[in-house]
Amino acid sequence: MNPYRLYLVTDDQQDLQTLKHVVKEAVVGGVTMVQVREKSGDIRSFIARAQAIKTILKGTNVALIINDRVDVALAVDADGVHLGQSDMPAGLARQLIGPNKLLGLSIENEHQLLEANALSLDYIGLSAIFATPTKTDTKKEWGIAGLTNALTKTNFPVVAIGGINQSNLDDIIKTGVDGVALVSAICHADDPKSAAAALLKQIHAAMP
Ligand code: TZP
Ligand code: MG
Repeated sequence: MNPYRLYLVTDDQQDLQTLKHVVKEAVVGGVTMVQVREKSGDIRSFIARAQAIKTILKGTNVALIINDRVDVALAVDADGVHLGQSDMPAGLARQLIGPNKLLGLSIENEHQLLEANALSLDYIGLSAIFATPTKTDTKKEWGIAGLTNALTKTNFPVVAIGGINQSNLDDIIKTGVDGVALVSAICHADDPKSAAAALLKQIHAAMP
């Protein structure tokens, strides 16, 4: 089954204990992929947090993806890496990680979307669908209409990210998108397990 349906992206503001709790619970709740996202620039902390999450995901079917950093992905032997437009070029990343790891790329506009079709990617992240306090440097938001249009112009599975929660999830899923990536709707929930389970149920109910 499509592994992108409910894609958890971790909150780098949460301490290690909270991070581990959130990921453990979210996996029980049914998230299908986990990306460790760190923005502090402290590579040792990034590696330690990624290793902790790798231990939690061991023995599950949930893939571990590392945000931005190919070196960290290789160091912890993650299942893949997710790059932004200012990270290492995707072609070089593919050479370094090899054909069997997952490679995702954030796409912020239509030009990048068309360019991406020539790359060796596994999926794209359409960023950002809606404005979100979790990431404030996003430029133009895609919105539902932009997402719908983007889906006609790419060959890759598409994961929608940015400002997604239970109140707009049905509209997102009905576009035919392959999955949704979320930070706050799961990481900031009082009960991340129930939140993930409820989101997954809602996704399955709304899938076209
Ligand atoms: N990339 C685009 S928006 C975003 C990222 C990492 C943050 C999404 O966070 P939230 O809390 O799900 O809106
Ligand atoms: Mg990035």
